[in-house]
Amino acid sequence: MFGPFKEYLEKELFDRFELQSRSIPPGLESNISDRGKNQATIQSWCYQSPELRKIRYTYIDAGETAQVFNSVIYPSHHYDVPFLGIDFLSFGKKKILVVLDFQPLFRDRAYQEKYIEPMREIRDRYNELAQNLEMKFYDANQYFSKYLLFAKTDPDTVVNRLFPAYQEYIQLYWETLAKAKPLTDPEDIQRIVKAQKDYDQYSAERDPAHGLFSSYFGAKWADKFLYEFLFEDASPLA
Ligand code: BLA
Repeated sequence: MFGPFKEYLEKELFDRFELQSRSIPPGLESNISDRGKNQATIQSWCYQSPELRKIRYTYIDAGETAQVFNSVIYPSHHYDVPFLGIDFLSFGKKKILVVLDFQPLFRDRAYQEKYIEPMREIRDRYNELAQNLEMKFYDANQYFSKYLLFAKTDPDTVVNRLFPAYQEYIQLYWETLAKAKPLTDPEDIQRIVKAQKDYDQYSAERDPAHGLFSSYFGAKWADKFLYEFLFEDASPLA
């Protein structure tokens, strides 16, 4: 279902950046759950480049029952650029949830103006993917922008609308990154380090996928996956 989205991101990354593999803790790169005929596999990839300190994406393939493509791109600590966040989920053909955003590190006016306003024009052309759904796990005002795509949708819309929207958001993200001025003041950089770490902590504590991971691969594996790979700068004891 989301294979072409993963391939597009991969090709873009390899064409544009000098990628180096970034290690994934042993046992977390992939896993297979065999519960009779409902086999589920999870696989993750992780890279870094001079401008992107962590690029991770994960694909869950449980056949008809679940297909998930999830990714976060973390810019290097000397850029205050938002994270690129992707979370596309399909549980059978009837329940498809898609979320795509430039996830802001800060919420002041100047930051919004610089990094979020440019998304508006794209978002306005994909109205049907911006449904203002209520969030149950996350606070929409915390690490989400006002121009996120967030929709319950169907397979046709995924192909015909989400795919072009996704390409446009990703192109805008590369442009944003290319324009960004590297920070040099250690205090500014420390502020980014803290903001990115806070995001990991917040996300690890709230991730609605914990139940999904636990049901396929067990609670122990799920905790490890969250705290040692997805959100490795979060502390399980905080
Ligand atoms: C919701 N994301 C969800 C849900 C799951 C995941 C299972 C709940 C779906 C439901 O309502 O039934 C899945 N989250 C994952 C997976 C991973 C993960 C598989 O971290 C990791 C491999 N979530 C993100 C990112 C964004 C995001 C990067 O991980 C930003 C674009 C958004 N996911 C997001 C939002 C919701 C969601 C906004 C709805 C949550 C809510 O209602 O509060």
